[in-house]
Amino acid sequence: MSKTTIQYVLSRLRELGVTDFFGVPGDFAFAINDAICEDKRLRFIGSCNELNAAYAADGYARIKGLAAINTTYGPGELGALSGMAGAYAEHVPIFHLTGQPTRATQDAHAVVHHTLGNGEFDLFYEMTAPAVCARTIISPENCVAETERLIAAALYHRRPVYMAIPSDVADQPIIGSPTTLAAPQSDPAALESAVSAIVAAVTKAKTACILPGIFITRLGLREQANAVVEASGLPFATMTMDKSVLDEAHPNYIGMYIGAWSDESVRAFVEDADCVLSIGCLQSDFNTGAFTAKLDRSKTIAVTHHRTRVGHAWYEQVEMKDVLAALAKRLPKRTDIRGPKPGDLPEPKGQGDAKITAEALYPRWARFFRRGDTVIAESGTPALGLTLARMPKGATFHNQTLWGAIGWATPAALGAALAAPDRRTILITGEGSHQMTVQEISQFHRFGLKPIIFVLNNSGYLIERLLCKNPNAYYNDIASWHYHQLPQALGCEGWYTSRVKTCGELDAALAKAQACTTGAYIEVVTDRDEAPPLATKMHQSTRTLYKR
Ligand SMILES: Cc1ncc(C[n+]2csc(CCOP(=O)(O)OP(=O)(O)O)c2C)c(N)n1
Repeated sequence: MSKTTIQYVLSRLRELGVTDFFGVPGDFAFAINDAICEDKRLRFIGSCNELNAAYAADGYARIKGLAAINTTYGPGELGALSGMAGAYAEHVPIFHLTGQPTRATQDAHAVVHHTLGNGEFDLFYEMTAPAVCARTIISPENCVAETERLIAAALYHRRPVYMAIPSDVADQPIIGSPTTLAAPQSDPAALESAVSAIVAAVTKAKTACILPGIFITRLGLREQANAVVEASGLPFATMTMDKSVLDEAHPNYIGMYIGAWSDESVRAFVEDADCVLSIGCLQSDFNTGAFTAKLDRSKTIAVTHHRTRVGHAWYEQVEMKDVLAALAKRLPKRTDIRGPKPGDLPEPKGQGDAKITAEALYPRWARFFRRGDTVIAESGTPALGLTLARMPKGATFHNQTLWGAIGWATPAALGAALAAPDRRTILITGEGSHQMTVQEISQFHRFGLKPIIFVLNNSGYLIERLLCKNPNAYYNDIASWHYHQLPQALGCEGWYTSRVKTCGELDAALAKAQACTTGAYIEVVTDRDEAPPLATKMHQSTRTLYKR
């Protein structure tokens, strides 16, 4: 018996390591929902809404390399669309499976629920186009070829793909035999030229460094990139989005390079180097300290996913994994090049009944992190306050730096925790962001996960107060919630919860959370203008940030 179309799709995703499907069921998607639940090796993770499903899948894919969501037609899939766009921007591959009305319904242009009532059925397929790198509508005849095309596209571009399955098609057998597409190969001559040019540039440089970027983790190439650091002995720094792609406890780590927002020693070392070997980095606003980074193109090498630039010369059809493997073998060991020692957040200020200031809070959070933690930091002041914290060995830091949708972090932390349940997951979010997607904390408890969640309550949208004309504009005020009571209301039985307003209370809560065997949820209350130094630098950089 050949597989049904949906069985084929699910089996291929399972082979690629996707065992969890985030989503909300619906009648046009029942055949997909049922097929997931019938396969005991797969799990349907019922999300509170489709946007949260997309964010959770995003967090999952950041750890596992690939994720999937399953929505119903129209309102379901469109709810996920903003999250898919974020995944597109940040190169996070998510397989979006959505159910459609039957082909007979579509052929009849029937007026059915979940449509605009105009008999048109391909509108949502069209709306999805810019947020995915490939999309398709499945039939029994095209299922095998289209599934393979979408998988290949998702892996080639590391971006989301969209597959609509009419509900009558889902249970029909595939027509045609399964074949997989070969992964792209480097052109041997181009690879040789690129690698020789890099080796020559590093060899003749008096000073050089590496900027390892986010693509290293997106491609699962941490070990290979680490081997390049080890072989070359070169110091490395990371930009904002790339934080912790390589271990910050590594002896060659020199700190964060964020243009003029960097520590001066790191900025000078990177910008004065004769050769900067960047591996999968993006020159975006927040990566470059509001475009203040000064990297001379003629001295910079950019190893990207499928091509490499050395100075002004591009080498096409050169896969990053092949470049890294060759560099680990061929780069000279430059023990003569020494970078600055990485900084860390200063000693925490304040104790006892003192209010929780930024100087009290962020260094305490940094000291709370342990080896191997997964830290999900939300856009806004929380991520900025932690960017310069040095992560312990094996700990990773995740932030949606480019797309920057607030609300991402809470479900993304759920996805990350499901993807790596043996690691400690720490969510740090502002309360404004948390309000957007907060229901998803209920899923941690539902799936037996024990996160540590910190909600920074500074009475509104602080980062916006720092960026807009009038910091007191009332559009940055928000409804005041009793955050620490939410876990109870959302069914997180037995969690440790607390609301802290003083340094002494914060210390006690941190100690409790450190020792906790249940989920922990701590609301940290500060004055509304308690901004960490990087947020203040951003405030001072609006001219270059907005190119005014
Ligand atoms: C989906 C979305 N809507 C609006 C914004 C604009 N925005 C950026 S930061 C921010 C406020 C974040 O506030 P909060 O989470 O409380 O963190 P804080 O900076 O106050 O610590 C807003 C509304 C956004 N980035 N994403």
